[in-house]
Amino acid sequence: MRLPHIPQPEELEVALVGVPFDGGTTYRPGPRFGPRNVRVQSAIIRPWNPALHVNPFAKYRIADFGDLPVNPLSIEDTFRRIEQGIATVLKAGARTACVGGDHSISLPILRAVVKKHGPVHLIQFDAHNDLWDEYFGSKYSHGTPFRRAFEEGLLVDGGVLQVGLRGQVYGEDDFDFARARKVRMVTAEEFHKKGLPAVRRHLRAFRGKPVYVTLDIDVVDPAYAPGTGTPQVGGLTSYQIIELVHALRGLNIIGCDLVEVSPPYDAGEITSLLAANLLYELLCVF
Ligand SMILES: [Mn+2]
Repeated sequence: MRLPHIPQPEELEVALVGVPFDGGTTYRPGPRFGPRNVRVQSAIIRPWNPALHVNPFAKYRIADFGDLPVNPLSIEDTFRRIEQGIATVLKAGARTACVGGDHSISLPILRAVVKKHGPVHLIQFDAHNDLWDEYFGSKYSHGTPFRRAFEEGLLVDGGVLQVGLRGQVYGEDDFDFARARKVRMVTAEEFHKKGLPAVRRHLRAFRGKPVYVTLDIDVVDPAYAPGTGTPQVGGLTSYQIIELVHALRGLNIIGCDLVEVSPPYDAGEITSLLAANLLYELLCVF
């Protein structure tokens, strides 16, 4: 996008924020390099969106806020730094579009967002529900952020939609928590069979509500997005995820993040390129 680096949030309406932390990964590491590579690939993004008839850079003052200062040796300290960094931007009146980093970063971002807006509705594009209780005895990881978010009262019961879930889980009861919190789910299988109407049906309930959007690049099939930490086959195409982002138009989006881009596992930089495009498409529905 070749946007200027402006670390003064009061100058901005939307701040693009890098969060180069992957201390919450459980399998392949590498998303700490996500912001860097998405920035590089964003150089080819042009401003006008002919599909949505919008130029987000004319509509809002948008710039690259830079990366938050994470602590690669401590997830707790990193969470404090992320929450504080995001809170500073929100206090100045800007919305944030964050690029991770692994999915653990969504928890401290949500903590800051909820302090400003109150409990939020969440739309999560992801192969995994990230609602597990713990991994290796740890409550904080990229597999647990939304479990913690529910427990901390950051999310509205019945106000979470997950799209793209697929692959194997550990057991039959892995979806019990989601059911108890009335999480709306459109699996990849269902989306492949029924298409966009299966998602639109749920989106009605999000109209007029403060909605936070989190996009895990692993929602896309590894054929299109190989550079990610926990790849799952049977996912979406590049076009399907763009279509899904377009379907968010008209919602009251108060912020978003795009996570789990792992450049060391990428091929021909296609994952970072897709991520840069999806970040742009997200800005177009802000
Ligand atoms: Mn995830």
